[in-house]
Amino acid sequence: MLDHKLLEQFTKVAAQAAYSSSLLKGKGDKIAADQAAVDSMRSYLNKIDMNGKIVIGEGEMDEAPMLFIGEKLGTGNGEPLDIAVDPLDGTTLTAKNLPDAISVIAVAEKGNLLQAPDTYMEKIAIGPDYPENIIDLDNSIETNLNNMAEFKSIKPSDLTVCLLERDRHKKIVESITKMSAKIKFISDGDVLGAIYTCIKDFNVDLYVGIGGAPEGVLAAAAIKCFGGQFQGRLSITDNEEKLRATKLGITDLKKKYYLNDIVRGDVIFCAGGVTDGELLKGIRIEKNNFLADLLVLHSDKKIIKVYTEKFEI
Ligand code: VTB
Repeated sequence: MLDHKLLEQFTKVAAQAAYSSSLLKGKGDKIAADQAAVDSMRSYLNKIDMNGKIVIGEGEMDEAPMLFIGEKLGTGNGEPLDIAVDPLDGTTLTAKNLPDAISVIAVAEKGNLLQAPDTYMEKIAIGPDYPENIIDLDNSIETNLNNMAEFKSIKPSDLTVCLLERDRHKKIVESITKMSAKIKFISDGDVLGAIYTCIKDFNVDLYVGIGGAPEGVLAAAAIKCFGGQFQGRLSITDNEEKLRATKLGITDLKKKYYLNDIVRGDVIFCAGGVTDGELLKGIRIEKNNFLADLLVLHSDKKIIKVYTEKFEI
């Protein structure tokens, strides 16, 4: 099990990154907003007593970003940990000050998080309390919705599916519409999109579609803590992406990853709201402090918390 004091430390990392990027919300510069989150995350991660390694980050070492895949972080005294970050999920949302931009981090014991390349991933997610494998990435959307509706003793038209609003989802959207099921479109930020399935108040039954693979690993970490289900498959379209995957040791490019292939063992997940959203409000600044809304999860400890915390600026 991960040391419980890490929870507080990683929560602070997420809150500080959310604060740094929030200073750039609504200012039209998504690159600056992302950079602010990255700089903050890196500096706070380096203060933690651990032997951390980035497994999901801002890109590969040869692209020379900060928080590159393989980068070692922490003081070097402490547990060896795998760290997945998305310092700002929703750079465009932040630049335009639209809802639901978050700073995200997930942590597991060394070797326990999938090193996913920076490519797309087909994803499917549902919340807790369903029988194992009631949905499957290889089922048609019709079969998945029918299975879920049957289990819940409701009509498929009573179900809501969340997905990114993209042209690549045209076919799925047509199928969902044909079944008269409801759609909740999101313009960006599919870590939260998948998490919605795990929180009853959101009335989202299923998350599907193609989004970033790194975001898939982060979503899987959160969903594990909620007891939901997640499956993903890399969506590789060209040789460059193939190379990215093989560089990370992935040989079967078409592998269907179940939740336990993506996140093994104990995991901690922390997200801080950057812009005002449905689950997390954005950062609020008061005199010498800021208030951060946080989603904090720890799988082995069964911790699921959404709360507001005050930090000194
Ligand atoms: C995806 C999604 C992210 O950006 O990566 C998306 O997973 C990019 O998709 O949450 P497009 O290339 O189709 O724009 C986010 O929405 C935000 O980073």
